[in-house]
Amino acid sequence: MNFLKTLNINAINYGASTGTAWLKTEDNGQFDISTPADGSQIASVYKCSNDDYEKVISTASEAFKSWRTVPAPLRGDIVRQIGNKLRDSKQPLGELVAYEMGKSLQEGLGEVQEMIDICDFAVGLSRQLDGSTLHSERPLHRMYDQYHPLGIVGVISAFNFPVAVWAWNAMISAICGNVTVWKPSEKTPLTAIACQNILKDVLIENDLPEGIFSLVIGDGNVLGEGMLHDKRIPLMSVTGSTAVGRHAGVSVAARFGKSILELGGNNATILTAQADLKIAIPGIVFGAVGTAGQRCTTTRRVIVHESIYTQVKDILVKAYSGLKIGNPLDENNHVGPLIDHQAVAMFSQALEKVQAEGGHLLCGGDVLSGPGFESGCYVKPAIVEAENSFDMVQNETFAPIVYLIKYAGDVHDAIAIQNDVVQGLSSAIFTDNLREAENFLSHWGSDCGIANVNIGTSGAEIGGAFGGEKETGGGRESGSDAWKAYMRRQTNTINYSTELPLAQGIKFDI
Ligand code: UN1
Repeated sequence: MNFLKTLNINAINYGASTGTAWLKTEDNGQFDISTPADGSQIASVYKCSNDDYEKVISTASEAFKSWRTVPAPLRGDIVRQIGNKLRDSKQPLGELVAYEMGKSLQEGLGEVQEMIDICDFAVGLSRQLDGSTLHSERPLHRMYDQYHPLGIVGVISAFNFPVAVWAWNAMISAICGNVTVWKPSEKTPLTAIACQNILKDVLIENDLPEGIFSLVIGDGNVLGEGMLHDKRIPLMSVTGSTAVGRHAGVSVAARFGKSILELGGNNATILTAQADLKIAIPGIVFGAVGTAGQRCTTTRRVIVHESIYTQVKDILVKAYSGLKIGNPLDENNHVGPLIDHQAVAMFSQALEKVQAEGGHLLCGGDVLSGPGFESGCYVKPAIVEAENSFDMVQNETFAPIVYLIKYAGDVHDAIAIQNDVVQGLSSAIFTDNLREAENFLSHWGSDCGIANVNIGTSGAEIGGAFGGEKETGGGRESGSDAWKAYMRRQTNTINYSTELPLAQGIKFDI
């Protein structure tokens, strides 16, 4: 495990950092982190104490005062250097992501690539934080809007993308002039510690103050909960289940904070009669089993036209029989383990429940045991024939279960099924028919934040805004103009005349 050494992960690590300095609390309990790859313990992490948290927040507040005065392109230059350090660390960090979280090495490396890409994006953006110039109704007046930084941005990230989602938030936030306090999932703190160690050199080399990028590791219901209610954090970006996000959204709103919520998905792929199966099938299989079905964007439903239904079903079952399941660090494997035993139990229960509702298990569903599967976290991805109305189909199970749903009629019937869930993150259609594709993308089409044609539901590029509608939470992160959520808008009107005309033609002579 050379990557642990390269990334400065010790047998036991501190759980709070203001940038270069670790706060050395050892008496607040600890997390012992084991890998779902083979069940062995990787390392431990001391939990951040209340005092540590206070120190982190006060240091971050101080850092904000100076960081916001650094010109945005120079902030971009710091992010450029972080991107370069990530390039240098891509292999070991990708390996640690795969080892700690369980996704395949290719996907672990892909996740680090997302971090590098968002750094590049943020560097360019640091010269483009633009507002509009507006026309005043008053003579010799100028109006424009501009964007100012917010202050501390709190990031609560999930285990499934343990580092990329932080980078989407932290790098965009940084060029906007904010400072970030990151609470990673307690299931994957080691990758977060590794990122902090990577950042550290850039902070030192540039003589930057403590507090620009901070890390706190602790229990969600204590530390995370505290952040949600902390008025010193004007923006909370939270990734997690809809249940977690509902609570987070209400808590942050109650103190008039802003939040970006990236919550559950129930992503569907539509195959119309004119789908090109040569590209559709790999798109579905990667979408459904990639990251062992633990992406927010995982394909959970496949809505297939009745004319090709049996053919698609047979090809999919055959494709699943070729999946290689095993150690995520072995590049030959397609599917690694689930994150923990609780996730395995949820997978098994969901399959039981959907079959009780009338679903028909076509393949997979086993929990694997024996050599190579000692951790008890490996499962065989499942395909189930089901109805969209089934309770289990309506709910997101964070595991590799894909529901096959048959539709009759035209593309509008398929879209109606696709939209008939409470979540609204990602969606896809495979068709060679322009009318079907355009209807799917139209305002009466997919109601999701992401709608793709002839590619699957997962694997979004960082250049686009990432997020979804309905119970997915409505937030947008990453590319496009998602940066605006990390800033406050100010509208400015400047009078360069010698009169004081009032707007709306109001006369007020004194
Ligand atoms: C997530 O699952 O939380 O689009 C993020 C994708 C990845 C990001 C997923 N780029 O699948």
